[in-house]
Amino acid sequence: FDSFAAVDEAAVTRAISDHWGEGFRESIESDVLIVGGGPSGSIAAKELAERDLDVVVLERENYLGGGFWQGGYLMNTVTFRDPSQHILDELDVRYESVKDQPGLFVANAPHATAATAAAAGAAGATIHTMTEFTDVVIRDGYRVTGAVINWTPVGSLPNDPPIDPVPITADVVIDASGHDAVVAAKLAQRGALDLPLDTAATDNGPEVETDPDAEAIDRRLPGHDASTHGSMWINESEDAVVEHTDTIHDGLIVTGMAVGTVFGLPRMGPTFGAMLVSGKRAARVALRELDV
Ligand code: 48F
Repeated sequence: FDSFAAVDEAAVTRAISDHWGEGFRESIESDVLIVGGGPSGSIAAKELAERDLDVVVLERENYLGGGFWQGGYLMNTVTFRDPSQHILDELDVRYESVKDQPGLFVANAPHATAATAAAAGAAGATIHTMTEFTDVVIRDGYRVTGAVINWTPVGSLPNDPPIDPVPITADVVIDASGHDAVVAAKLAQRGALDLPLDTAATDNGPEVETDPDAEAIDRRLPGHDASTHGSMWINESEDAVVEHTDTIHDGLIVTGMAVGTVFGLPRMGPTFGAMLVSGKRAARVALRELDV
């Protein structure tokens, strides 16, 4: 090493501004808009960007990963059940088998999270952090055709200045926003969707019984939960999340924990295989919707 290339300050700012502006302009009309950059959204983004689609990820935090950084109870080991370890193989994430527990695997959460996020970027997805989904764009009275977005900090500025958000559009929107299921929730708020959706009304999975008393208690619980979730049931929940990953409204696909919220499935607990498999399935559904 001798020294770094000499550049002037203005060139640095111009480079940032031009590069960012170009990425933003390309995001105004995309093939697939993914709301949320947790494990399910990142995997869906990777799968779709690998097929040369224009994929945009909106993430309200300054980093991707969502709830993937911790395995539960502040322990940064995450668990996976067979066959989801094959996705870890694809991502080059190291994992170990759990002794006397065939089909259960553990991996380091920061490594798995960083690898998943990196895969989305490496595949060519355009990632916007500090960007919050605030509303849906609905056209022809029904179809979801995009999102209304704003800088995340705008929502917490003192004196609540009236700063308008801006709309961006896409052929397909994927709600990968985790427990809040913000896109589906907004549709429900606008009267276009009844939540939770009736699991019996779908033909792509078993009907999941939730105890109404347990749900009433869950509704009062603070923290990492949604009012429509049933009580925690890892085995049932992981399979059901994957089975219910699908189009839930014209133009809108749901993946990851948002599926649990939308369908009132049992709580997931600290397992992550279903997030990765659901993300892959959401990508396949999007390809079907886009007819590619
Ligand atoms: O919560 P998150 O990781 O969702 P996921 O991909 O995976 C769930 C697991 O992490 C875990 C679990 C399974 O064991 O229970 O929770 O389904 O990632 C969701 C991402 O969406 C972002 C949020 O910051 C997070 O990174 N997000 C949520 N609301 C918005 C949003 C919003 N309004 N605008 C933009 N991003």
